[in-house]
Amino acid sequence: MTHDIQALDRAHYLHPFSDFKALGEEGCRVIVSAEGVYIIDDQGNRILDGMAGLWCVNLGYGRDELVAAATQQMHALPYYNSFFKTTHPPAVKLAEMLCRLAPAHINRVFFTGSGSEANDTVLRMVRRYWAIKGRPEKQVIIARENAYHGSTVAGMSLGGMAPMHAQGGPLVPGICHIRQPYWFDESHGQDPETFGRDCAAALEEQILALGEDKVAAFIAEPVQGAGGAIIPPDSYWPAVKAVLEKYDILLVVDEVICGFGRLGEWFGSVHYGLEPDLMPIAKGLSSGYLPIGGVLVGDRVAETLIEEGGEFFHGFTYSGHPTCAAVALKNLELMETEGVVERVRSDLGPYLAQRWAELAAHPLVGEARSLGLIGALELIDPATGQRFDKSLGAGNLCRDICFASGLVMRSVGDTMIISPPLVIRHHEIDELVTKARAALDETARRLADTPTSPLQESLA
Ligand code: PXG
Repeated sequence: MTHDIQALDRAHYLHPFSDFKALGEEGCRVIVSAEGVYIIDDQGNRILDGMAGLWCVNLGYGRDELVAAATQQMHALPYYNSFFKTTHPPAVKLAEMLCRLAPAHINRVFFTGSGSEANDTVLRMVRRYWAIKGRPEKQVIIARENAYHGSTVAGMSLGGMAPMHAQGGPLVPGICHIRQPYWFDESHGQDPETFGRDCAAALEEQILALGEDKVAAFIAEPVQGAGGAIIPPDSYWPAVKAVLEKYDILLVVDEVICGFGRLGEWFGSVHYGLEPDLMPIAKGLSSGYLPIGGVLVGDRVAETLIEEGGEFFHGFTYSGHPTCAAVALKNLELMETEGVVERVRSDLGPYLAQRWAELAAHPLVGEARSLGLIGALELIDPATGQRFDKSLGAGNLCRDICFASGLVMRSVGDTMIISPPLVIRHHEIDELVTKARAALDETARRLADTPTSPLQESLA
């Protein structure tokens, strides 16, 4: 069975973000089921999913209520569109609930099928907004290096991932990138608060360089996810907010990862006290059970589009898909009735922070940081206190060791990241930390055995 699936996979399936040839040679692991915070492979191994799938299975696996919501909706109305003056109850109820959970100035939603489509929608909406306002020259969107906003052409153009930009260009014009608030790698000895303010100052410098009359919006993740669970210094967001208040520029906060409880609030924007004009959402909206995304639209933009815009020529076959919407609605209802977000804020987040911080004492760890249920470990060579040589692939080695020992912990370069389901319990956090520590030990041992390893030289 495993062999058949692997062979067919190799023969026919082009995987996302993969080196097709290398993956074909190595073969894939086969995951067949899941429950709670565990995924289960075809050998029966239970693996603690420290990434909640891909930052999305917030309510954990095996929730019958979500299955029932999908089944019921599929019987009643599996699909219908909301083009041409039609609507259906699941999308309307979901829109209403999202607007109730969102900050008070947000009262409208545009639905999409994914986070990437949400950011495509953002790009079109932002430019449309300024055009309606009679300022079509306000087109440039300022984003950040090493940001992730999706994999469609607009999504990857907004994102700041250099390897993505290097493939499939030219990018969408009118997007520029400023430095990211990545203290561990880019502060060059500055204290975190000064560094955070300097990164915010880069936004103002960019606005002035372009001219305010050319700038449409600034887009950012509250905490960068795919970039490496980068939690900005406390000074960063207040300083960014102050810059934006000086200029007539829209704020887009990408909530695809931070939304729906990840940081201990319904939205990352609430944690940082931000009032975005637009919030792209996806992932945790349905706990990943079905694909759905959207853009939460603040009153300023919504009222302009509604009152002055005429028809907005934009939308997807699956915008507001009834079955996806029904599952998302049930997901949010369960999160609310079970107090999931509050538990992340007052119990699980602080507990993870305390246990995760213990890993900072490990010789391979240069920094252990977390916020809510997102966390990162920065791997360093204990001999030098600096990063390992990239060619050693320390992060990927650690990730593979984790997987083999029953934990999904991802690597982004030599940054190890976690983002577990929000229903994880204390003893499962304990298991996660224990397995992470064991994997760090094993990674150190293996690196010491690698002939070119600086670790080995330092031991010699
Ligand atoms: N915005 C953010 C902040 C994201 O993290 C997207 C938009 C795009 O969403 P869709 O649904 O189109 O994938 C994302 C997605 C990784 C990884 O390696 C992260 C994402 C997707 C794929 C891989 O961490 N985030």
